[in-house]
Amino acid sequence: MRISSPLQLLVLHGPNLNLLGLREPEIYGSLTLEEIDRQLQGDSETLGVNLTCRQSNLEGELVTWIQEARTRYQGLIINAGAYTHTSVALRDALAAVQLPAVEVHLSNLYRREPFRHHSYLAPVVLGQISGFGAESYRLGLLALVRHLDGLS
Ligand code: CA2
Repeated sequence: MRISSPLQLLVLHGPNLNLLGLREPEIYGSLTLEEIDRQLQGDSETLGVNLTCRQSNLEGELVTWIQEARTRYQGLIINAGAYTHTSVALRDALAAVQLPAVEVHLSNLYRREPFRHHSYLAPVVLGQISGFGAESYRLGLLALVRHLDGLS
């Protein structure tokens, strides 16, 4: 448990991730988004950090949340869903706020269709974790906390 005030971290889930657990469990696993968030809240307690989890299907809403994160959070974890492969706007927002960020994906992007092999976000984040199902988020949280602890 950290002695100074706890880190405030944000988890952003992009489009269609609200459907987790309902369809395509062979690709994305059987946990619902609520269950993933609950696991992350448990991990964040163990790590001594505060976590806020949000999901949106709207690109502009995700951009706004990234912009607002600059003054409210010390780092973020993002699964931008399909916007990973299309969104210059999300990349620009991440680059603008200059918050340490970890990109996570449930599936291994590089074992899937070629259009999923490119991420617009990858060059502006600390790193990418892809292919471990819901564990990708948990590993992303650990990586972010360790990175931020290394800075303090
Ligand atoms: O593997 C990931 O986490 C992805 O970010 C998930 C995105 C996909 O477009 C990315 O290429 C990789 C899709 C999320 C859609 O989630 C669904 C969940 C259940 C049923 C249908 C879609």
